[in-house]
Amino acid sequence: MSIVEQSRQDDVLILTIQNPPVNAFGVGVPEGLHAGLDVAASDDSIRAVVIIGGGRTFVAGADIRTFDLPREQTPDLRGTVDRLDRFEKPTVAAIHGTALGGGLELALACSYRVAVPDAQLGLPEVKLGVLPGAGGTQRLPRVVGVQRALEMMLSGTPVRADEAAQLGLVDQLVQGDLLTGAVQFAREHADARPLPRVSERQAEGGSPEVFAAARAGLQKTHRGQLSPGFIVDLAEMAATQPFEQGWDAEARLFMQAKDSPQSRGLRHIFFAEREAGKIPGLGKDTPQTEIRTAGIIGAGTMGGGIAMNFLNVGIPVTIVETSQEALDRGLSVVRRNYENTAKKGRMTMEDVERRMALLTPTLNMEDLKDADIIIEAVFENMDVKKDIFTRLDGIAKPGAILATNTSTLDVNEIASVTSRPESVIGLHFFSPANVMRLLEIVRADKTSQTVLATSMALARRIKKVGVVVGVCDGFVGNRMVHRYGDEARKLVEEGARPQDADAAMHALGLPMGPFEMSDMAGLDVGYLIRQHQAKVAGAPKPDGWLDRIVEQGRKGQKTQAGIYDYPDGRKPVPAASTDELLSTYRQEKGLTPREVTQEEATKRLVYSLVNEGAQILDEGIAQRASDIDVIYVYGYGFPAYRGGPMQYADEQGLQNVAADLERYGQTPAPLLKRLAEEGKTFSSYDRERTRG
Ligand code: T1G
Repeated sequence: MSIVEQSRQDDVLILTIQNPPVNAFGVGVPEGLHAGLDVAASDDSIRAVVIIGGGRTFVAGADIRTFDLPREQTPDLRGTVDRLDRFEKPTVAAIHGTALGGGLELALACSYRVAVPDAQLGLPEVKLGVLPGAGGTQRLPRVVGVQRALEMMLSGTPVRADEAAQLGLVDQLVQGDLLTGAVQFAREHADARPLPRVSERQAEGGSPEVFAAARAGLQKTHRGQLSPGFIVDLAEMAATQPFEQGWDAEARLFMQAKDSPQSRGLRHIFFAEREAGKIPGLGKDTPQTEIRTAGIIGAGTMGGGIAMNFLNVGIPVTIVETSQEALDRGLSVVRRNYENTAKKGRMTMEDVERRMALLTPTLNMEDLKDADIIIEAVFENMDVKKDIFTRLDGIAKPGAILATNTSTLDVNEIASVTSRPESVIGLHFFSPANVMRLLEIVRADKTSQTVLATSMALARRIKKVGVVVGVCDGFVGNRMVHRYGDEARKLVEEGARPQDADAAMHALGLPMGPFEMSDMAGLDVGYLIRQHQAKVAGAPKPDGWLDRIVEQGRKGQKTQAGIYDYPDGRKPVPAASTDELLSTYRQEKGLTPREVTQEEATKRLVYSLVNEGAQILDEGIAQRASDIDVIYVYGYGFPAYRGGPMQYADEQGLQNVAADLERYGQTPAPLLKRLAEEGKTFSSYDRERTRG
């Protein structure tokens, strides 16, 4: 079967692109389209051409997997677009599903565009660190105006076809059968001359102020990124230069963006997120439990946030607390969160009420007896969790999934108090649970395939990025962040100021550094863990500089004072008291402070993550290095355009990473050392393991 099928309805030639699953503009598609256009050009009985996608969608873009192929092997999207633009007979793009990136660019080069109302049209290339490279930066502004085009290209967010019709991006909405409507539209416009050509139109709405504002906005929305600036430059060319000039410049800037580490990082994360959903031994035929209702134990910050994920997709939730006051508080927080969203116009008050109506509060755990899944989200204490799971074992119906939201505790130990360990799993949500997309799915030793498969499907359904991890202290993300925090504290012991470590992470693109994160989480959490661990180990009471800050009553943002001061309650400001405490501490400990450069701080902080990640990978706690990247990008704010810590290490070269680890006193993990010696990368390691 050809990738582009030809068929006819009398005087209209239909070209159907058959390249599942998303009709990416891959190898064979341009050849098929050119073959069809050759037929249309040479046959006078053909008066118009319809291009449509087979299966569930129009063209979802260029085939991202071909980006790193040699140029001569890359499907020639620009050549196809250019020919369509010049074609002498009317061409109609018939759109359903998605027309994204190169798909929309293909449609923009056609004479006309028709679509079903719920189709999505957009130019998301910026999310891959590139830019519309087949005329989108020049044609979209000529159709919807400069400002709307900039919004669409810089956000990468698609618009529904019914809105696109109002923008002039779609010429007609088709309510019934798309192909029928498209053929009819084509026949009605078969004699239209001159043919409408977007490239001949003017891009309205540009001005020096508009472009200056767009560039200024990038500092906030796309700090440190390359392609967004190119997009603004090209939109400005669309508004001020002849089409050909912008068209040529676009090709040059596309190649420059595509070959950047930022595009490699974003494309790595695009595929890594999808790979993370693939679990060896789990297939589409793995039985799953149907999730119609959920139960949540604990209506605190986490329990309430978790509940919102279910309410948002229409799954009723029964939420349990130990006191009416705690229940009332929990529900009022959920309601307030929704009302704040409604105030921002992202939800109606009817939506709020519809969601709240699905939330049933109770003081009686027995009310969870019919729930398909029960998630415990209470105090991080093993005894408390064991007690709850013991009770749940006697209440939950057979086959119910029993999940714990623990962030570090041993899920095997929790499962061991039940008669059904195969039904127990960890679902580690990240705070705020209704916002953060990451969900660490902690597979315990006895967790069944059905429970695992159901949890993975549920993650997708509640719009989370699910990553399966094994059981160990801190699983993947928190275990890495503990090492990162240790290294950050060492940097300060050696002479850096806390704000120096944080500044290094800001420069790398993280929204906050290790000490801002600690202040936000609460310094007392780590303090109590260190005191407890020392007591259990019979070691002396910890007396680190951070312990001393907590003992001054400075517990972080929640007390308006921690490592930093918070004069306005939110924004951290370096604290003189911390400088004084550090000076006294160093004198008492006989520490002579030295200068720590930003380069050293960056390497030591990021490589502490990488080194622990390599160890986690070697122990099989994470399935892939790319899973670790997904966890750190979606759960800890590591910039997606860096691809995650493991991808970042690949870009630096593992030999250099291993050498720098040793240079700064960290021992490279055996796996990292081996890959470095073999001249390999974490990506090659993943590929070898996937090939089995
Ligand atoms: N190229 C290659 N593979 C793709 C792909 C693409 N464009 N889009 C999806 N896939 C794969 C994906 O990896 C997965 O594979 C399967 O298809 C199903 O995807 C010149 C240069 C269309 C909204 O950025 O946003 O055009 O895991 O799980 O949830 O200007 O896919 O099954 O092996 O995501 O239903 C611009 C990217 C490209 C769109 C469907 N286009 N794709 O979501 O399915 S750059 C995009 C998506 C470009 C030109 C430039 C989504 C989707 P596997 P999925 P989904």
